[in-house]
Amino acid sequence: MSERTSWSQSANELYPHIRAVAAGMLAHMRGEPNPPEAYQSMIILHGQTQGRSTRLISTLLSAHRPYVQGSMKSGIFGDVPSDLAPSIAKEVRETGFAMLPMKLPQPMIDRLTDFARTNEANFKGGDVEGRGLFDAATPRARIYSFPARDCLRSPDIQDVLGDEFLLSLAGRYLGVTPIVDLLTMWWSAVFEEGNASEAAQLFHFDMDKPRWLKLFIYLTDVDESAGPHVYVERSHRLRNDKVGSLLRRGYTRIPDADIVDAYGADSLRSIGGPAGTIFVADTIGFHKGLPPTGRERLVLQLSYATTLFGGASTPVPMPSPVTPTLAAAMKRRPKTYALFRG
Ligand SMILES: O=C(O)CCC(=O)C(=O)O
Repeated sequence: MSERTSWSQSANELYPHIRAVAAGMLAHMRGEPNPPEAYQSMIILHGQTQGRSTRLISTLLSAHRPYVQGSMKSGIFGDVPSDLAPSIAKEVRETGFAMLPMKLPQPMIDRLTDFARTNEANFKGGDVEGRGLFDAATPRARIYSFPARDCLRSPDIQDVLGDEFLLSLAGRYLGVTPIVDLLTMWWSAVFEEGNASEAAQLFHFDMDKPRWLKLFIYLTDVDESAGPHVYVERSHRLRNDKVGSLLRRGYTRIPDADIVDAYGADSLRSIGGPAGTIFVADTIGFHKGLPPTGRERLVLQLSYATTLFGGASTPVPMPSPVTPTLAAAMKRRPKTYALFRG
């Protein structure tokens, strides 16, 4: 087959997906729900174009909202140097992730772990599913998660959500005013049975939206026995034939050996640290959380996206009262908090 024939053949195969995505983007701009077929086509195009199409979708939907730095004098971390967010964003551009030099303050860690121990969470895995308190000694599933609606009951989480410095990391990295599209906290339990794939414990890339930055805050000490996050360095942008064939498998879990084959064993970065450790990652790159073997792990996570186009986003009711930090942030940047409705 000539090169020309194979090109036109793949263009013919991609055309229905391009059309579905374009129609979905128009629906999104009209304020309609994201059509599921547009989302599926976005994922297929991502694999076929090694990510170029998702970048383009993100740019088309968000370029009109450039990020403008807000005041960072009164956030969780006090007076943060103005060059910190740009330098962290640069590191993420290069490697796909970056550690923050500061930790979450200890009183916040204490209150959040207390919140997570004394409030019921959703657990799910294998054939068990339910809601209950997390007990590290007798977990019923690998993961106990607090959906956004539960997280928002914590004033500390509200303050994290409203923190301008954390937001500025995403703003600097994405280049546009970010929109929070995910807020969650979960326990990873020491748990023998079940399918690790359900718990994001096998390598995968995320693709709920076309572009985003995820913030991870460890609320317990994380060493090798606590199931550290593992990120495949540079996998957020490295393109070659082996990577192309991994991405064309679609939105699926990938065995370690195939990741090592495509990126090399020295690309795997295991991220540990004491409670309060904060890092950001572009999880379009391959990553996973190792299954804890010795002690449980509690993580708070936020995702800042360029647009809410993509997978379905369920609006989350905002409880009342809201902390002064979050109230001010919502007033300053209503679009950033569009998912959260009063
Ligand atoms: O548990 C982890 O560290 C992995 C989390 C993950 O896969 C994700 O946030 O997409």
